[in-house]
Amino acid sequence: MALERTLSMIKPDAVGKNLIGAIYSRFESAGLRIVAAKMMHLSKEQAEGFYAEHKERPFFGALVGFMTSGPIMVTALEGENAVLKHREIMGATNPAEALAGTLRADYAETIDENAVHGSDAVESAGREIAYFFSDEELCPRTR
Ligand code: RTP
Ligand code: MG
Repeated sequence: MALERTLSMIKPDAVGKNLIGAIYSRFESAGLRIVAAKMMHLSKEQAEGFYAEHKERPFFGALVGFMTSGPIMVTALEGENAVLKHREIMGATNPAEALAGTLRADYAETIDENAVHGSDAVESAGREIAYFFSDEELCPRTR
């Protein structure tokens, strides 16, 4: 098993529903550790940059509008197979297709407002963590 990091976000819908603690609890219960965290209200430029891979997609404008509609929690999580583990806890992009017990099945309403983000690969996780955190802001466990 590989110790990995992944970039996790609690999106504006879930922050608005006061679910920060409930969502972090799921990750901690699965053995993922917070190694960096900050609350942010993304600018249009920050949201567009973060989701640049989707800029030609028809939903891009709506996605940026949603991601800038309220504050988010941005977190780097560390653990064994953190990228895949986080995707499993999160569930499918469309909450209607998300397995029972996943965050999106429990907390998301629609594919456009789906509660959480998680990196989709180790490579994108490295890029996404660096997008929000400097090396000095990453705080791996010491005990
Ligand atoms: P995320 O990046 O936010 O963790 O979500 P994801 O990997 O599960 O899905 P991705 O394909 O990366 O899409 C990013 C976000 O764009 C919105 N989306 N809308 N209407 C649509 O068909 C559609 N497809 C994607 C979702 O909010 C998705 O989380
Ligand atoms: Mg994605």
